[in-house]
Amino acid sequence: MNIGIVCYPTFGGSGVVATELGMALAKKGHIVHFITYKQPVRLEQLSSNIHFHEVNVPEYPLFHYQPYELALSSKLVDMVKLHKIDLLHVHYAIPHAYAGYMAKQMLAQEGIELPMVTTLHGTDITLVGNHPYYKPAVTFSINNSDYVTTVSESLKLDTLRLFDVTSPIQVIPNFIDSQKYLNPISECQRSLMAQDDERIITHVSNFRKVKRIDDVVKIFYHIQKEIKAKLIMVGEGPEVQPAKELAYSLGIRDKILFMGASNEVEKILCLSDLFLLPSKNESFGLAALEAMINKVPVISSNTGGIPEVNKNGFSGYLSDVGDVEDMAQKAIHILKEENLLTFKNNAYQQALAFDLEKIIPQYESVYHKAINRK
Ligand code: GMT
Repeated sequence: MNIGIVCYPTFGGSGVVATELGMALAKKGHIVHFITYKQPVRLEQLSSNIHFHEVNVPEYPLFHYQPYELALSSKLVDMVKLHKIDLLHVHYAIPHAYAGYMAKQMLAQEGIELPMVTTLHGTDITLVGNHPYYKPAVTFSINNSDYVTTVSESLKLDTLRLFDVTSPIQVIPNFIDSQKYLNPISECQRSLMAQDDERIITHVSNFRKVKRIDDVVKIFYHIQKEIKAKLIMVGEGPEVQPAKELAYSLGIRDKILFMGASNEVEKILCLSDLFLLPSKNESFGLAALEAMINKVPVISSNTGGIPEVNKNGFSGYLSDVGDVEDMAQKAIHILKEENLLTFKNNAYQQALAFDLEKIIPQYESVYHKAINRK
C-alpha cells in the first residue's frame, strides 16, 4: 500500500507511535509518506520506501495565526495526487483529522477517493479536544473519518463519553519493537550515572502539568530516605523549573539529574531500576511500555489506560493519583534486593504483549477495510 501518515514530528507519544508505525510498515514493503512540518524525531533514516514531505506555512503579516491546517490540507492534496497515495492515516485529531477531511473533500471534487483512518492518542480527546472551542470540529472530524482507532480501551470509553461519536471505534494498542532490545546496549554504562550501590530511578515525559512532575520528585524524596538512589529526569517542558525548585527545597537537588530532551532514551532506561509515571491522566503510557521492554518495573497512577499496560503486583504497582506515600512504599518494595530481579523480568514479559508483530497487522487490516469501503 501507499500510505500517507500525518503526525506531530516531536518527542510526544503520538508522533513517536506514528513514526514507529511508518517505519514498521515500510519494513513490510509498504510505501510510507510522512507529511508534516518537520522530519519526525524518531525517523532514523529515509529509505527507498520512506519519504518525508515538509509542510511549509508562509509567514504573512496579515495573519495573526499562520493557517497550518490550510497548508497541510493543500499539501495532502498535492502529495496524494503526485504519489498516488491510497490511504491517509492521521495521528491526533487536532488539527490533523480536520485537515485530512478537507483534503478528502478537495480530492473528491476531482473524482479521487481518499480513505482516512484517524488514531486518537489521548490529549486530543481528554484535554485539548474536549475544549468547547474545538469540540464541534473534533466531533465532526472523528465522525467523518472512514475508521477511528484509539490506543486503549480507556480512551475509547473517554471518547464515547465526551463526544457524540457515531463512527465505530476500534482499539489498537500502542506497541514496541522487541527485536530492538534483544541485545544489550553497549553504551549502557551504569557507572557513569550512579555508584554501584545506588538504585537508579527514571522519569521520561514532556514535563506538562498532566504528568504531575512534583509527585515524581516527592516519591523520590521518600525513596531516597530509605534506599540510596538517584533520579534521572528526561525531557523538556514547563514543569522542569518548578521540579528543580522543589528538589532544592527538599534538599535533594544533588541526587537528581535533569537530562533534557533525548533521542536515546533507551541508553538511560537500560541502566534504570525503576520508572515513575504518576500522571493525572494517561491514555496509554507509552513511556511506561518503553521502560518495561528495557526491564524496568513501573510505579504509576491507576488512571486512564495505564492499567492496561502496567499490571499491578507484576510489572510494577499502581496507586491512586496523588498518593505519593503509597507509590513510594511500593517503589521501596520493588527496589529491595530480593524483589528487583523478579519485577524486572515481569516488566519485560508484560511489554512483550505489545510487540509490534502483534499490532502492525491490526493496522494493516483496518487500512484494507477502509480502502475496500470506497
Ligand atoms: O502526554 C504525552 O506524553 C504526549 C501525548 C501525545 O499526544 O503525544 O501522549 C499521548 O499519546 C501517547 C501515544 O499514544 C500515549 O502513550 C500517552 O499516554 C498520551 N498522553 C496522555 O494521554 C496524557
